Amino acid sequence: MAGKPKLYYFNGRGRMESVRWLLAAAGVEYEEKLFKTAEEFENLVKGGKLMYQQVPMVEMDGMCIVQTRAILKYIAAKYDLYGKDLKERAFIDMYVEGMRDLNDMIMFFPFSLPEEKQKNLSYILERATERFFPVYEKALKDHGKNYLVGNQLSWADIQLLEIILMVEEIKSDALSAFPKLQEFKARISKLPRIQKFLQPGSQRKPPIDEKEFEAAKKIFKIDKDLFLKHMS
Ligand SMILES: N[C@@H](CCC(=O)N[C@@H](CS)C(=O)NCC(=O)O)C(=O)O
Repeated sequence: MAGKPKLYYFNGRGRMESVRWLLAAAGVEYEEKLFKTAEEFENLVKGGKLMYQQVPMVEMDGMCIVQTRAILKYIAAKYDLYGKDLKERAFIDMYVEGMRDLNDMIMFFPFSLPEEKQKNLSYILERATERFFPVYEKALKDHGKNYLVGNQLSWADIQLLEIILMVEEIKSDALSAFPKLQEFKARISKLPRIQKFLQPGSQRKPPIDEKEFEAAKKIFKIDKDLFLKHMS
């Protein structure tokens, strides 16, 4: 029998958190190698398992899978969370890519200059409530089902709950104008595997704090002005 998947990342949400959510929703137990220092990360790079010398990396089914989207697609397909046909997959892709755009803004927010923090926060909330949430609200309304795509749980539902909770951490009433999303949040949060993942003590990571942010910058040698390094 294959062992548990092993996730390689630092001790924060970053690009790995959606992978944690998806595995939890699929009911798959996993181990984590969370590096704390640049040296630990360098040793992993030297070990040659990282195709692009980058993480996230997930070791599963005899592969060292890198590139966040590739990891998520593999898990979604393997555990039947990726629609029943190509058309459903196209919709799941469109939804999760929008969510990824919003997620990236939140992930990069800590890099804001102090004088830009408030402006950037307002921008994230405006994008969430005026561009992205209306799409998912309408999809749930038009579709009339409990899920975003088809009539079963998919990767899109899992990632939607993840991003809703992230936006609510910024503004607790962010869903006030979205009744369908409120129902959706309540419904999906109650699924036993999700409920378990939302409990304290699970492998879900908290929002990044100053200490972990500084640690991540050191581990990945992120220089503030190197714009290209933030793009991938
Ligand atoms: N497109 C890649 C980007 C991966 C990436 O930028 N990873 C960062 C950590 S979040 C990293 O490993 N940085 C070190 C480096 O690029 O040298 C993905 O989505 O997985």
